[in-house]
Amino acid sequence: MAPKITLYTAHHCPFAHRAQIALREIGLTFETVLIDITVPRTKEYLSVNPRGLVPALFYDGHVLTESSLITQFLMDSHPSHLLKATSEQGGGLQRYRNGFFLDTYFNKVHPFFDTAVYSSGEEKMTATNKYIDAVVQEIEPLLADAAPFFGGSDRFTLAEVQTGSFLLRVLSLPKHADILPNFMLQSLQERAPNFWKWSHAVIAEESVTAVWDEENVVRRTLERIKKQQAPTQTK
Ligand SMILES: N[C@@H](CCC(=O)N[C@@H](CS)C(=O)NCC(=O)O)C(=O)O
Repeated sequence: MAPKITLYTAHHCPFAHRAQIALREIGLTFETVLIDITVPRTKEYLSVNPRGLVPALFYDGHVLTESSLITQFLMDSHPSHLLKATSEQGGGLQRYRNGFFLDTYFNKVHPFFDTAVYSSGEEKMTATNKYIDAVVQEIEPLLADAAPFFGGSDRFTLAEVQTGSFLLRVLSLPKHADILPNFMLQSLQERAPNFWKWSHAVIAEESVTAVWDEENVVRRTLERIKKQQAPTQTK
């Protein structure tokens, strides 16, 4: 019997968006409950996720939190094109390679992007250049056989599900000069052609674009930048 699934989410959150991409790629039916994370969480929501964060997934009576673990759980519970089972031929190695790619991207590369978005002046320039250099050095070689997806796959794998919502931001926010320097996109295109091709294929998929609202994310990002850069009030 199909599981009963409810996703507690905010569409502008890349972590919650990631869980939604997994559900759509696997082809599961789910209900959506939108949580307003700009205000204190309700008692009802805190009883679902005491940490108050989105996403949370209600799955046949079980509550799951933490987006990458939710994604992994869904893939393990519903075998699909996304990831081979460990018992399948080549499954262990495919899981290792996806894991290595994701560990590299989220620990050695993407943190520079977040720093670049939310810093200013010299620090913004330095972090932007560090992000581009890290993509070139760490990610570009891992995408040499992308076709167009990770590991020579013609369909999404775990790597695309976990990164898609973040790639949308990487390829959209530098179009706004008050968020990121616009040389960033040109540099990525020239210096990291594998990454450029792969990331554009990822953000073109329906599972990734379904709830993406660029205007809303840009507006919220600008608001957060303004808030962080405002001088703190002293009494
Ligand atoms: N590690 C968590 C991060 C989730 C997260 O940071 N969600 C943010 C929105 S993008 C949130 O719920 N923020 C609400 C708050 O901090 O009060 C995951 O992967 O699920």
